[in-house]
Amino acid sequence: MFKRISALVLAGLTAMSVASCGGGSGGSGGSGDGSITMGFAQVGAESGWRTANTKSVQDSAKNAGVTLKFSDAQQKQENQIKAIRSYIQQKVDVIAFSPVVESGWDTVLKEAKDAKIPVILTDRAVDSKDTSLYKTFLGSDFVEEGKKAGQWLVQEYKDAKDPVNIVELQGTTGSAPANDRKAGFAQVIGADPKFKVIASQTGDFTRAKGKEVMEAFLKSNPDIDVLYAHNDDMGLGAIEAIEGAGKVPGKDIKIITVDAVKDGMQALADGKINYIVECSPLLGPQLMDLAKKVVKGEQVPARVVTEETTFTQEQAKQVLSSRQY
Ligand code: GYE
Repeated sequence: MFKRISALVLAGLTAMSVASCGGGSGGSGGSGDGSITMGFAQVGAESGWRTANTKSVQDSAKNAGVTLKFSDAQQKQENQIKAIRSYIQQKVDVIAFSPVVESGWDTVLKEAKDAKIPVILTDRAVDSKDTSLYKTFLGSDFVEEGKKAGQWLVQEYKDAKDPVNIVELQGTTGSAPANDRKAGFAQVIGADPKFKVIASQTGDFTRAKGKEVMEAFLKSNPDIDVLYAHNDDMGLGAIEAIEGAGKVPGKDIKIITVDAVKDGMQALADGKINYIVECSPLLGPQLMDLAKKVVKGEQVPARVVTEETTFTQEQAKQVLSSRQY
């Protein structure tokens, strides 16, 4: 691991000297010592996943010798647009951001392009038709994650004859992970009409909202078999609501979540969650690597997909102590 990081730093140093001779970037940096300056517009601090992602980006910037300007948009698109505009004004070498929602980015991305500042999408995608507005998209395949959640459910209930009543806690409305995790899941369970999504609402990826919405679900639906939550935090909030209603999470109501952060994995090992689809927040090292390349004007793949797995309760017990986030 250390060797790999050193290699990246070395590769970066070479990249920097080229960049400082005017290679590829319209920005002038700002650090004055030839290193790369990155403006990073983060979504917010809504979940354990996000906290781990922020740490990964900050630590990797330091390791890679990248000067990082960091902003937290508090889950608001307007704040992210403001942050991106300010990075353009500051003439950073590269902008990276994780778009809160998928739509509405063309204008500000065009401004970055006109200023010749390359943009990297990290974690979440935009739905812009013009893919020349950004250099690459680094992150998970959220449709695949939704499918994995659905596949576990289909297997778990393969012998069931009765209808299976499912409630769904969606992520932030309009965000790529909410749209795609819903779509992938629906595609898989849709093949068998016994699977019925009886309620589906956003919990904004937070624990508090997950609890609140699950309380409402429990009040209006006496017969819930399964909860599918688009992230661990909402699932953990929902567990509090389920216990508050006198039911046993993981038994009376089976729970599937996405992310596999430590708190989620603990609940899985404790039997309160039944299955977790992993989504890795550790995107920092790859992001810095890609940033150096695009600043140099090198070709990068249009899409870099994160590798991920899934966890059962038994698997969670085995890996819990070695989880990094
Ligand atoms: O699953 C959730 C976070 O965009 C993949 O955002 C990310 C999601 C993650 O708030 O916990």
